[in-house]
Amino acid sequence: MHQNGTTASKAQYVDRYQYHDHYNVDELLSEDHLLARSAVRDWVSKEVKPIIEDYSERAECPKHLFKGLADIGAYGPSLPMEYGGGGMDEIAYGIIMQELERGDSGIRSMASVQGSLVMYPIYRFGSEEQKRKYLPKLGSGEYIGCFGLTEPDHGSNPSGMVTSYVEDGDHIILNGAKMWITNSPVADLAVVWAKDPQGKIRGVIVEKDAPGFSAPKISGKLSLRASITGELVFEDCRVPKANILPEVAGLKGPLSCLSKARYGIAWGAIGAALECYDSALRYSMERIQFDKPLAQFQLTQKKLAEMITEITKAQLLAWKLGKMANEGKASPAQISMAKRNNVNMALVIAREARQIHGGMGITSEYPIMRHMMNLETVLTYEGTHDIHLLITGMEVTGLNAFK
Ligand code: TGC
Ligand code: FAD
Repeated sequence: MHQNGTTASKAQYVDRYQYHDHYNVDELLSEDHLLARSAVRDWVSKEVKPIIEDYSERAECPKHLFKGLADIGAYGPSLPMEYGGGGMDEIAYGIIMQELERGDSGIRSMASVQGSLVMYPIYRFGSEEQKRKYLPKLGSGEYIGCFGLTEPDHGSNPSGMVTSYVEDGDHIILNGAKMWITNSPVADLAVVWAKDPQGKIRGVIVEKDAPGFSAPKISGKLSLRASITGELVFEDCRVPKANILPEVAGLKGPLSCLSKARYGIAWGAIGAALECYDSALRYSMERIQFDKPLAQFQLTQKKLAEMITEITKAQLLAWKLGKMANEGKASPAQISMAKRNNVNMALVIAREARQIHGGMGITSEYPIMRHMMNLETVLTYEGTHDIHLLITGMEVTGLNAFK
């Protein structure tokens, strides 16, 4: 019995919509994709859903899930197995992110950061020695990593960063600060982007016990509350020169990692949207007003019909992006379009779903409000909604609105 006095009628649940696959998108997926989806979905139902409202309300990160995420292969699903990844394709990676974000955007963030923003740069730009030293431990969840690009005064414009280093024998001395860094207070290492003595942006692996390094927690977040966020502070921080990623210089280094993570978010947001839609559909079938289920009112049907239409469009956009990513042909601008569209779609659906739940929609009995609050962060990190619009604008006009 719900607080409002309505009784759930299981017969009214439309089980064939378990995956809300309105356009038979499943036909586009392989057996491996479907297997990965159901394995992660089961794990989320068992390990995340029962605890997430509580952790989110208390603004605590469920740290025990870092190991479980490794066990289900959520870290670097499309990276090679010999370097700690899952050896799967980009669509499998996307589907895993979708199922994680069905649980919570913060849980998906734990996996996105570890796989796409920590393992990927070490895999793509690291020396063989760095790969062997760090990747297996990151893939197995023994080490937790974080990614430091954003600074207090440089968010959307990372090229202006002031964090920099000078050389001192076989070490570098790093000074500066990074802001809004997912996982930083619990991380064993940080991939930090800083300017070298020539002013070029370089990637540096900073281990947590490096002298002059600290990672204080940021409190007071009303969004992504089950994800821990902090700063990275470097005060004459000494790091071995051997920790510089040798294979990249310039902003394209961190931006290519962002491409990988933004791709995952384009899929992840579909999971949050599906969860809100699912809850709204079920609630509207159960809740009686004016002697009818809410689902029988035209205005409720309009909301539900628009939701499933937008979800279906987002699924097709993500799938096509995945096909292009598998062929190495997904451009940064195409990824921007999908990240922007799908996250905004999920946020709009969360708001509509909240309305369908009436007053109950603001409680933690339903996942809606948590997803809605989380999605405000997802709309902003990895490039804001408007930055991605301007990236698309630059692609279609050839004119750069940033410079
Ligand atoms: P611009 O001159 O356009 O580009 C510099 C160089 O980078 C190349 N490039 C890319 N390469 C790979 N992937 C991409 N997505 C790329 N975008 C650009 C570009 O070709 C160029 O290469 P080259 O060889 O000519 O040097 O750079 P700009 O300074 O004008 O900036 C452009 C802009 C604004 C689009 C970019 O800086 C941007 O994307 N800003 C948004 C910042 C952002 O997304 N920050 C995210 C921080 S990390 C985060 O939020 C993690 S959340 C983690 C979680 O919890 O899930
Ligand atoms: P600003 O850049 O100050 O932007 C403020 C507003 O101005 C936005 O609406 C923006 O769209 C708009 N704006 C800016 N420039 C323009 C322009 N040229 N034209 C039009 N509008 C513009 N960063 C990391 O490096 N690593 C992480 O792990 C990480 N995790 C995060 C976790 C959380 C919970 C949050 C909230 C952020 C995280 N970030 C991380 C930082 C995130 O990427 C930045 O917040 C984001 O890039 C925006 O930067 P900003 O907050 O400084 O906003």
